Amino acid sequence: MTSLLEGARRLVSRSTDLGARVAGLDEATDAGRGRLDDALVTRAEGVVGRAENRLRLSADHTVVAIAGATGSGKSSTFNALTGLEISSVGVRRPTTSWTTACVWGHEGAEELLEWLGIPPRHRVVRDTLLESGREDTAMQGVVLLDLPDHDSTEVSHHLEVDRLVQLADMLVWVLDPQKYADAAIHDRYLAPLKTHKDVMLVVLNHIDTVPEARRESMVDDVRRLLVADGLEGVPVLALSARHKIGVEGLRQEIVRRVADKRMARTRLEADVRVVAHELAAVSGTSEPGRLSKARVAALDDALADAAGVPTVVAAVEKSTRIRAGRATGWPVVAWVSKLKPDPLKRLHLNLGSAGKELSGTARTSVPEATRVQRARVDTEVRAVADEVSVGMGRPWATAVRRASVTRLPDLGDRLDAALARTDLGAQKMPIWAGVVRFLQWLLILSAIGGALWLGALFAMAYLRAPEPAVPDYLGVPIPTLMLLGGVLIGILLAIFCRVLVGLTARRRARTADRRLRAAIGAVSQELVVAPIEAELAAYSRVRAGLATALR
Ligand SMILES: Nc1nc2c(ncn2[C@@H]2O[C@H](COP(=O)(O)OP(=O)(O)OP(=O)(O)O)[C@@H](O)[C@H]2O)c(=O)[nH]1
Ligand SMILES: [Mg+2]
Repeated sequence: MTSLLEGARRLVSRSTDLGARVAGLDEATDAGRGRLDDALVTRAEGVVGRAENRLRLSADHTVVAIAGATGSGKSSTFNALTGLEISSVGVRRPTTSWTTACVWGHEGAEELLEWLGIPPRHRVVRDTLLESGREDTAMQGVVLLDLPDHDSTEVSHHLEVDRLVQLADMLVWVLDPQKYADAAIHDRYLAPLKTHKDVMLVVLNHIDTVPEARRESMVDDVRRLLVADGLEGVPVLALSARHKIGVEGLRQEIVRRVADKRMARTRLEADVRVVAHELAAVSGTSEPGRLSKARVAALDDALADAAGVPTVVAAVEKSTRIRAGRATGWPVVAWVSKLKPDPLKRLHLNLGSAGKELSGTARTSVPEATRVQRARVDTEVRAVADEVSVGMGRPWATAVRRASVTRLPDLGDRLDAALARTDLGAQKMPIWAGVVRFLQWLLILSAIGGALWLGALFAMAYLRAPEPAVPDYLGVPIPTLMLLGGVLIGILLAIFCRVLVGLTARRRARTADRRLRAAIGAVSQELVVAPIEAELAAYSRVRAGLATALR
């Protein structure tokens, strides 16, 4: 309940101009904490806290509630202060069963009265401009409430009074000479109000019924009882609402409190301004720099270089060349290339789905970044930080720089892991290579068949056996055609495939390059760009908050 009230109160106070400023300052200190000078931020937070306390309800209005036991003269006091016979004063007790409000100067009070829960028919406005001849301008902004009796047997009165006493900026408690010493009043109502001591005022009404000689000692007696309640320092005024004794004093006391509040407000406004200016001076007020795509691309480039992407890409190209070349080359010489090691395997890199399980968390064997490469990464990170901090105050430049490097120690491992995890797409043999390999073997078989056939013919001729008929094609004997054709076409096919293999290798290298760079881009986004962007967001919050505070 209390927090709900607190929230509503803040809502109302923030809807006012000073309230908005304070909210802006609050936002700025919140986002600036840990980034801007600690002492200054703490001081600004102090101002916010003070302001929020002061602006309890409405910055422009002071709610003064008149409370007390039934018949003590609340309605009479209300009427005496307003100079109007608004609230019914009665003999039958209790007389007042709803709260009546009188507002001096009505601009902006509707919302407040609405929130206080006072229906329009129970509101009266004293337009100070129309009250010529009266010095009521001092009362400007006062919202005076005549509450039902506090000791009512009616539960609804009780709740109403409790609620409004919580919301009031100032509480006027009315006592009367008959019941002022009642233990019940003190124990049940006054003592619990000690939290409101600073905003309380006690009047001893019906003072006209007390012989003049006894008045002072009675007021002293009230004071003594209040001290026992824990309400020391609360002013006590003698009053006769009916005979207008002490009414002027009461009015002046209210005016003084309102002026105090107004002064406090002016001072607060000045405090908010001063501290917001100081924050703006150290924080900077210009638009933060933008992180350009080109800058990030340059950083990713440096990272790719340091992580060994070119090495891996070259290995992908070479590996494809070797393996596809071996598959599609002329089988007679292709076996020679079997002696060459696969460069990708040497790097312990992912060759496809099978490699995925193997790579796991183990580091790849891509060479460590050289000093020059590491220096280039540092330069690029700094350039990124510098690009966004133009126009920001020094503390922000430091904060951005710090944010940009906090996660750099993880960078090496993360880049390596990204490399290890990336599917390079270099594993599968292209389909055409399989077809070519099949063809090559057919051609070899045909050449061997031709050679055997010719060998047989040669042997028969040597043994002078009758020459068998040899089929021919366009005059060339078929076995000769098989041998020469098999060898020649095989060699030509192998030469043609070298071109195809080269194209495939380059395409695969490009694919691997693209995938690796994407993986590295994700790492740099997480480790460098995101921390910087968090600082930028904080800077924007501070900037917007201060702009509101200094509006
Ligand atoms: N003699 C004298 N009578 C007063 C004074 N103030 C109020 N009265 C009378 O006391 C009675 C009660 O006054 P109200 O102003 O109605 O008291 P209240 O506190 O508003 O009472 P509830 O609305 O019932 O809680 C009325 O008859 C008033 O005329 C005063 O200063 N002197
Ligand atoms: Mg009354």
